[in-house]
Amino acid sequence: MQGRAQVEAAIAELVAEGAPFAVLVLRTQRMHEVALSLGYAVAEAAADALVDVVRAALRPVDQLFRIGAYDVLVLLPRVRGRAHAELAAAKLVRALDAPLVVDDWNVLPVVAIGGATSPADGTDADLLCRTADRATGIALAAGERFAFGDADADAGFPLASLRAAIADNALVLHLQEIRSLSGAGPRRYEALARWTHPELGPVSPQRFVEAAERTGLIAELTRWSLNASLRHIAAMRVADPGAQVSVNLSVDALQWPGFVQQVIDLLAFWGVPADALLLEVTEGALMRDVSRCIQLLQALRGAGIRIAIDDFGTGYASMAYLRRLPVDELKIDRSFVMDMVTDPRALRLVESMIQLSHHLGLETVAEGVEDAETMALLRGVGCDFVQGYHIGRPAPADTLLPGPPAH
Ligand code: G
Ligand code: MN
Repeated sequence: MQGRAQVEAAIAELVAEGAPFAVLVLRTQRMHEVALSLGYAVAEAAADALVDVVRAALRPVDQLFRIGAYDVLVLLPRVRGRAHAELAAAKLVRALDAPLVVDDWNVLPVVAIGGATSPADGTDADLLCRTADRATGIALAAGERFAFGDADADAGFPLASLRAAIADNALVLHLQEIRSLSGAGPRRYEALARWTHPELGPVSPQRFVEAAERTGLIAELTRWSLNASLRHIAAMRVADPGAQVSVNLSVDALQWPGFVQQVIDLLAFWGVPADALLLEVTEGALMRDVSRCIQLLQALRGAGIRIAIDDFGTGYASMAYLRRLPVDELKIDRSFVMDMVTDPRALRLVESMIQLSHHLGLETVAEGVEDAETMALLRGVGCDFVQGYHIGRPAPADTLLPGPPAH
């Protein structure tokens, strides 16, 4: 295995030559499974065979580095731009399309290739490698064999400012009402963090949450959200003792050591009972590490905190998982809700999700309710709660003065 220093030196040399070049990262999937089923020796031999295949498909000027047990980094000098680099990647994909024969075993490598080109994606070795490395993830997520990164997507993100904003309490908590269609029950809100960068202006929550998830800042961001939400709901409960808040919980934050206890401690600190807090976890994220998440969610529920599956219907949750997941509420993704009026199939799907949910003893929230017609349809199919611009937009928590109880 070769070290980072060697890769960086080789890249620095190419940069010094002044000619464009490409960096490819090849990540091989399922080799660990091969090792577990056929033995470490077979997996190692397969990895060696894979390197031979890659080497054979490269030009003599290209350089190959083994950067992990099953990962390979390739430098392609004198590659003119992305289109040219894509041709090279496609050639590697074709070369790797045949099984590797090791000790009479056929091992089919599943390889995702991520690429970056210089100078388009920069000239810094570390940045180029990260851009290519991240692109392998993009390729995997998109079900593609290769993808090229976009250094700008990350390089332009003001991470240091985000870290400072979290530490300095410079984010703003917004609350959006979640209204009961039966008219009964306590007042409920979903907490949403908003961030305005001093120079860049408002940064979309999707963008800064993704950046936080990539960099490990998500645990602090989630802690900030929880703290701000509980502080606000504690104040609201003085006038409206039943008020409840839902907080979005990243699965990465959930898995942070000690997280469950931190939530319990925060509830105690703000004097908010556990049943006033609901944590929303997106279905897609849950599916990545189901067993571990089930344990942690059970611990939260054991403490009396309720759990919702967010964006339900978009993350491939199977019925088996639905059976095992310790949850209290399904939030039907807005992509279904927004089409209910125009698409009868969307309406039927929402109706079926509500029935499924009720059969499992869960409550349903429809997200993205933008007009009265949709709300009427949701009432007709027995939805429990609605949320969306028609009911109320997210508003700064400070503007929501504690009022009298809703009902
Ligand atoms: O993934 P989650 O459901 O937590 O996303 C909440 C986001 O949805 C917030 O950023 C909020 O601003 C947005 N949102 C809330 N209500 C509506 C709505 O009615 N329509 C649309 N398009 N977005 C909404
Ligand atoms: Mn949510």
